[in-house]
Amino acid sequence: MAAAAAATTTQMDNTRSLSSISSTSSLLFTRTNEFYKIQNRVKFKSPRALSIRATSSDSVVTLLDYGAGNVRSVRNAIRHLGFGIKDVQTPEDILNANRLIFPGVGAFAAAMDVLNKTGMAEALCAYIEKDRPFLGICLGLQLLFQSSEENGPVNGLGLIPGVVGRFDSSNGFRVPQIGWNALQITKDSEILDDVGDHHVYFVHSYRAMPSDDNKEWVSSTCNYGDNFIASVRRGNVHAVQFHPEKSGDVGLSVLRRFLHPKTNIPKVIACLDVRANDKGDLVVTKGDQYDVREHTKENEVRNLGKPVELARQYYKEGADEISFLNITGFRDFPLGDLPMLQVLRLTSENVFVPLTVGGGIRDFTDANGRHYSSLEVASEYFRSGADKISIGSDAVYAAEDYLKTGVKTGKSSLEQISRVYGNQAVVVSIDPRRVYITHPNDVEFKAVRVTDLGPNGEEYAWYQCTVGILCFIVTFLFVHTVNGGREGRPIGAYELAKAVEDLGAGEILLNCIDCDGQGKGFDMDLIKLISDAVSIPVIASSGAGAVEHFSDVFRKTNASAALAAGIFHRKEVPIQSVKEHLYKEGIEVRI
Ligand code: 1PR
Repeated sequence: MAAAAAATTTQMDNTRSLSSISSTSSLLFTRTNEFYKIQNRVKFKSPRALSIRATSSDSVVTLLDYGAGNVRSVRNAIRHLGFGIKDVQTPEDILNANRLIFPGVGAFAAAMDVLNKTGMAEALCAYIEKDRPFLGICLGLQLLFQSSEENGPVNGLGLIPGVVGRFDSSNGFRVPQIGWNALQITKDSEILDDVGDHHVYFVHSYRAMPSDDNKEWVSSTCNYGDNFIASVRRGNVHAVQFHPEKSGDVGLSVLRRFLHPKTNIPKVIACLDVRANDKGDLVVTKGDQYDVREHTKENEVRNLGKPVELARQYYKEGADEISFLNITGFRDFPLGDLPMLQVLRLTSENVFVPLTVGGGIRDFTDANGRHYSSLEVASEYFRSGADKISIGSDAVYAAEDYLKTGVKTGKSSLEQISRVYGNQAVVVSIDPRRVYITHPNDVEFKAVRVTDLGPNGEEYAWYQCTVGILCFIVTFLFVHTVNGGREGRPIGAYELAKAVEDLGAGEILLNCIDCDGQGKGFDMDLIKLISDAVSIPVIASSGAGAVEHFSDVFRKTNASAALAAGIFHRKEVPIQSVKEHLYKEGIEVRI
């Protein structure tokens, strides 16, 4: 009894309270000289081992590899899932991590020794106590407990009540446990959502046992002679005794769910550019750099199918959203364009994913002098089945005014529609052209260093926004727009994106005239620039030509969705293949 009471007291002492951690953490980094002396003795990864593949901080996971063993498989699995790795070099790296993985390897005592001497132990406790995203693997789970019997007793980090003990081999079970086993999931842990009855891979001689003291933590158990703790979870803090990096697809799903938490999964959007052809029929068309006419003697509008039929087909094939862009809406008043409203009504009857419609959303006065506000135009679209409307040209004018005056008048179409229908219902479509320059200071707009140099070796570019124009040239029988029907405006895509976010846009559809219809991939420089600049979702558009272009854009930029038109219309790449590819690449998609 006395021994049991003493053990309980020790457990209580070893379990760190939130307040004690907070108070010590501020003192933690005053001992820098001592820390650096210790650091010199401990083998840390050289900075060359730093591998940051993705560019945004959200795509980089911090890895605590204190050098005691081989964590190559964990590294490979993280990279396979599209994440870059930042190695912990100092305790500050732990505290600054957005997402930390601790694949503990080696023996408990040796690991604690390194963690204590380097100041990592206190940093880890402070990080975990703040409920920052953490995943411990194998020894990375055990070290969270109060102590271990492995070459001990040895104190652990003391965050979870309990003692890590050796499996009992006297009941016939071979120790270590090396092999596959199933979990009994005891509470919702999110990262185990795909595990179900699948087996996962264990290799260990020591284990922690579930008890009343740690039941709040335990998210699954496993039976190997003893019923031991297979995983723990509290808030954003997770740890697993098994090796997800060695547990096949189901293990990768555990890592994936940790790396991509609760965010919306990337969407694949099919876009239908719609306009009347020269016979007056509404057709789905598709441009090359916005030129939608065939280069034949007849010069007719390219016809790739019927809008309602194609939308239904893309819905069945797994499109996450469908966008209709009424590309001549700017010059042909859309409420006069009743077939477009009819298209929306018919499509919404049996397409049950979000429908966006754009084109011509602006104030308009018809031939009889009747004035229609942009809000009325949008309302008609919503009534006909649109979930979101997309504003192009009119948003450019609104942003220009806003940037000039610094005043939100509340009168622009963007502000009015988002006020009535909510930001989530208002997409701004940006249609920029790349303009190469030799030096970023050559223009007053935000420029980027381009991946592929310009025609004269230019290293920079800015992205000039364009609007639809009402300017035509008349040839023998037909009326043609000039410059693909677009006029360049004195505003860059970056400035526009920031301004429309301020004015109430809920999403940005980011096209690129240079890439449109070219099939050579999205303009990564542009998409990175804009998706890093705003906090609203950005849809990458223009240039998709292969399934790899989709994984590229999700890995290398912060785009929330990728949209394509030509490859779907020409049946070169089915939507299902895009989804399968993304899934294989470890990017979660709606199936
Ligand atoms: O200015 O509010 O009336 O809106 C007009 C809308 O019509 C804007 O969203 C504008 O992008 C669109 N638009 C205007 N002219 C064209 C044209 O092609 N001549 N279509 C046009 C824009 C671009 C994309 C296209 C992608 C993917 N289409 O949405 O679908 O580039 O194509 P890809 O995968 O084949 O490369 P307003």
